[in-house]
Amino acid sequence: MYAQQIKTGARRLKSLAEMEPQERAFQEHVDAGSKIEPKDWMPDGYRKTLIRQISQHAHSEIVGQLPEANWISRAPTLERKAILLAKVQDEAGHGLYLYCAAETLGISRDQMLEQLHNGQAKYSSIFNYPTLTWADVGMIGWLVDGAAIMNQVPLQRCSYGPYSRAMVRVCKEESFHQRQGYDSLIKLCRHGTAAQKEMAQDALNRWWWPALMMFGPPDGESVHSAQSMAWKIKQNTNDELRQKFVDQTVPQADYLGLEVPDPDLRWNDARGSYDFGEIDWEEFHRVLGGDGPCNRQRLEDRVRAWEDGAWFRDGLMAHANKKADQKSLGRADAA
Ligand code: BYC
Repeated sequence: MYAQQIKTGARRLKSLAEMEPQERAFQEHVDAGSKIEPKDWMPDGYRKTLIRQISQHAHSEIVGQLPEANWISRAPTLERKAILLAKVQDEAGHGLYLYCAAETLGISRDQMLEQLHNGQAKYSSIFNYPTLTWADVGMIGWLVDGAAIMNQVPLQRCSYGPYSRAMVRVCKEESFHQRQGYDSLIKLCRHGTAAQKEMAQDALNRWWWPALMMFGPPDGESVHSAQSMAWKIKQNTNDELRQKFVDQTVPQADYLGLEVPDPDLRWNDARGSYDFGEIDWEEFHRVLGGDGPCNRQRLEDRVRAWEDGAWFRDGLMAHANKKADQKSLGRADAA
């Protein structure tokens, strides 16, 4: 409910009584669980928040192809290569639906890409870590796609229609991604050699904490959560989703016979969930600030891909312009 005040790092939200009539009508529409569509009136802040979140989400999907694509040519079997190729292509598709959803809010794809390439727009911190071994590909599927699903299932109920509809399809595909990652880890950990299991443990040691950081800063420091929840863009706080992820994932690690690299992790009977150790928020902020292990490489790769594609975009534009000229000439002849 809107009236519910969420304790976060954000400033106090306006009450319904303090709103102008148009904004109040908007808020009541959202509170009633109705969707907002592109041509509906919306507060500037709502539009800006969505552009920020959806474009960052789209960039994450596109940049997120890079660490896994690194292993396509070295996948251990033909079957694993085919699965990985399909997954990486799905991520490109997710990026494209999301850019389309953001475009309905009045920003162009070129503007969004410029913001990514000049470092103004963020993308998920997780993609600034390297994929050093084949087990890292399994970890991305299990942990990264697992965390993404945890975050994206509630986004299917987001108040903005185009974003919520894009999420329905994305979530279906993410389930396959999570499953293929876990399946490849089952092979390594339960049917593989001791060295393969050790490789998986090493990958878990490196990916566990960055995966927990995907959910964003702790609730007390989340600048946007309170307003985004009031607008029903977000349905849960960052800490709520992080806790759900830990509770779901630890038994899966047990089944693999892997040890979660957290000495403070233990089941809390009274709460009915796991207690876990302190996240290194300094590392999180360092990565967001551009100083993670792969930030520079990721951006360079994206900028190079954009520059290398210039001839193709020029060709498309020349073709589109020629078609438009022919159409208008046809109309002039007919007149
Ligand atoms: N990394 O106030 P807060 C995938 C930023 S890709 C970077 O809590 P909010 C996949 C945040 O943007 C799935 N930045 O923000 C693809 C804000 O900065 P600005 C990616 C982060 O928005 C390929 C500031 O910190 N999923 O599945 O309420 C292969 C304060 O945070 C991060 C999405 O994008 C982070 N981890 O909540 C495999 C989901 N966390 O903008 C898999 C959509 C926080 O003020 N996004 N920041 O400069 C969301 O749900 C929300 O934006 C977040 C953050 C939960 C991430």
